[in-house]
Amino acid sequence: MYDVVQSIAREAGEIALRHFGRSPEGFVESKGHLDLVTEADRAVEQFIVGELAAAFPADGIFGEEGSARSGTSGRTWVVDPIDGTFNFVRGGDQWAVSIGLFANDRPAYGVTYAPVRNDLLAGGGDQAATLNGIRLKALPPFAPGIGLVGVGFHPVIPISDRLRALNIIFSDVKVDIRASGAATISLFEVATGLTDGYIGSGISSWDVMAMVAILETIGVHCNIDWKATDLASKLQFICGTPGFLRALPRDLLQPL
Ligand code: LIP
Repeated sequence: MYDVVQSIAREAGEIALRHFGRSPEGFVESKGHLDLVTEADRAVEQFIVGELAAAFPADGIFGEEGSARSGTSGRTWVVDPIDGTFNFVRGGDQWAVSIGLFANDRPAYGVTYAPVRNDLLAGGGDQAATLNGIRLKALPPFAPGIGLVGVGFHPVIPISDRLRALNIIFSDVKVDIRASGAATISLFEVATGLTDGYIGSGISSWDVMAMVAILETIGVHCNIDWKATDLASKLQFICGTPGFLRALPRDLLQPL
């Protein structure tokens, strides 16, 4: 199963790359304020869904661009064909294919592939997290003097809520921020030790299912209550290394 999903993610990334750099006219549509979908998102999702359905016919599939198949196994593949569509449209490298397995009410396995960087992260459950086949290094302890947290706010999140979260980060936690515009990439930065954590508001299950499974194998905890979460709902959460989470004020662990 693991090799199959990794090769599906790589091939999906190659399909996305064939569309990368296209002119936005006739290629990009708006799903809402600052929320984009492209022909590439739909083509890549169609490919991934076809491959997963052929490889794992008993499993369900839930994708950002509308795919919804119920399975009989109790397992569901949660798919974001291009996480970071905005960056993809603008020509940046911060976007990735994300394929996560949700089983027993938990993120159980994940593969994310950032094609421009040619970086593939995989892991979850009893599978150790690897970057391009090499096991991830142990994460550094939290050092407040060089503390960094990623942030991601969906455009539907009220500005007052975003400012409140930023105020807590700057005034109480006293660390700096990074915003990649793609939850997968921000969580990738946590996994590789470039940041200590991530605060997401208005983020969807397909943006994070794969990375949360990977992060759990290296001791990074995310405060998402998956048992109480509808896969279609917008999530508010914090992920972080144990030292970073310990440094947070208690009220930040409440919904933002
Ligand atoms: C994106 C997320 C990002 C968030 C964007 C959007 P998409 O997902 O990864 O963190 O800030 O609003 O939801 O739409 O590129 O798959």
